[in-house]
Amino acid sequence: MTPTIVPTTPIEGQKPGTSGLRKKTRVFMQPHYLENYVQAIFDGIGGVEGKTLVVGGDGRYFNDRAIQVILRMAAANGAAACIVGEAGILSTPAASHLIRLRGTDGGLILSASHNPGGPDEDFGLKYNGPNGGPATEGVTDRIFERTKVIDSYRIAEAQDVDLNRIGETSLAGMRVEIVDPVSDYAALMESLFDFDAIRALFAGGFRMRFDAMHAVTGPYATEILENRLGAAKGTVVNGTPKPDFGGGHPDPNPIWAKDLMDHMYAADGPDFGAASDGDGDRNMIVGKGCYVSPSDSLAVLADLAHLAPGYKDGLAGIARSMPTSCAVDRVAAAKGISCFETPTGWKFFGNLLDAGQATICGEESAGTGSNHVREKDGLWAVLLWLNILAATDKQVAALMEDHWSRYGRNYYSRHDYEAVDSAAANGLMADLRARFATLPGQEFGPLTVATADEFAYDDPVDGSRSTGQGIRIGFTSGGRAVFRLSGTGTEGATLRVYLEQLETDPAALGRDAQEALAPVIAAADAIAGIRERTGRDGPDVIT
Ligand code: VG1
Ligand code: CO
Repeated sequence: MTPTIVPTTPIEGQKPGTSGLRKKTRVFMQPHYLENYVQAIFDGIGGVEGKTLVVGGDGRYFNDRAIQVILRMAAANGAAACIVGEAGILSTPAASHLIRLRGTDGGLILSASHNPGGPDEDFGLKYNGPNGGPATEGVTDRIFERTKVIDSYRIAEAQDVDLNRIGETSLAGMRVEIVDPVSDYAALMESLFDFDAIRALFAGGFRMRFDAMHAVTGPYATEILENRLGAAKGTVVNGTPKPDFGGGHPDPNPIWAKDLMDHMYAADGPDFGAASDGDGDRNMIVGKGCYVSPSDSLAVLADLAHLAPGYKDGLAGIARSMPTSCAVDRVAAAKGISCFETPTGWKFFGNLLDAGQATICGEESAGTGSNHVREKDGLWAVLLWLNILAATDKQVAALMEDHWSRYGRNYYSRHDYEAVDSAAANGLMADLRARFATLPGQEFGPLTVATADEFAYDDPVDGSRSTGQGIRIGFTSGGRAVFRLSGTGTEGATLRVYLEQLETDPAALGRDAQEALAPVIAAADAIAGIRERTGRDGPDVIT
């Protein structure tokens, strides 16, 4: 078969962000848009001739159409095979696992994660390498460079592959294997956790609610929680993936998962609640009347992971993204293991995991994971929590109290200002940058600035340096405020302000986080002029 070579011209703005390229779906559906980017990925990784790729996504609108294009292009570029999730479905962690399990040359994951889906919402595409992890900055830079000079792409003329039929077929000379998206992943989970103990927990009347938010984790959670672990039927709600996620934001936080919060705070609510995002890599944990912040969840999981069979020998090290609270640092210090601080985005954990320097990693944005794959993993975190609850026979609220009384509490919150005018957001950051020398010593209410700088990361494994990774203001009280612009948004700029204050006074561990952080919140606004510059009265989302 001779592939069709289609002439094209570079399309502006195809720059991968924190996690691949994310754009409005209609932008992705423009002529040549997807094709240019896919060819740039293939070229950026040195071609796909003779290679095998995993392909799958979160099932959002355009997922299936985009997969057919990717398959025809992979065939035309000489790929040996593509392994595709049935119906085009693969959660991000399941795709990462499949890449590793089958020893492939990487994969293409179609998702805009927690962003809404649909013709007027968002779509995304990213490349993960042979280690199963998101492409490193070096690779995404090469892909972006290709998008700027591309003059043609290759695509085979062929009929659609039936994505709903498990088994092997061929497309223009390339082998296509359609696989069950759940079974390999479920087996991996079974190898890490004490399923008998969790089964006994459910058999003893423990009640759970898992909100799949009409997104990709539905089939995974139903198979693992209800079928394999014996949780009551109906434990998983909103469990059928829909192309528009039921019109909601599949973002597991107290705002977008309000229905789950309401159940967990009701008098007769379940013992344990959890939710995941569009592509299944994020998690939200909430006990009966007790929401667990993602940074605290990371600290508890790191502290007690040894209770699960997969981590019984302890952890080699821990890694967290810079804006994530320092709660986990205190756990690492107590255990005498390393704690790495990386830029935002899972791609920065890959080298540490590959080198065996970190076992568990996490981000404040509800991402937690371990060396079992090279992505954050929502259901993994939920299962580790269940394993810990089963092993300790405690409720979530009691575990949190234990944790804080032992380590102190890092009060923490993130304030997001969404779809802000880009020039205003960039101006805010530039002005902060210009004041690094003069801020230290200045007082804001009860707080005095101790340090002001911009985070840069030197990867300890490959020596690469990543600059411009967030502005940090440290206070003499030990508190801090961090300012970043999002790299996943599709409209204007999103300003993220991360706020933290450590509390070790045993009498002050049960406060409301916003109240405990009030001085840091006020100082952050005074320092950066957030209200004035964004024209907003307050954040759009508080987590
Ligand atoms: C956000 C989060 C970051 C996460 C990224 C991808 O990035 O802050 O922690 O790794 O999303 O997660 P940003 O640049 O918008 O702050 V996912 O679940 O959207 O793939
Ligand atoms: Co996600």
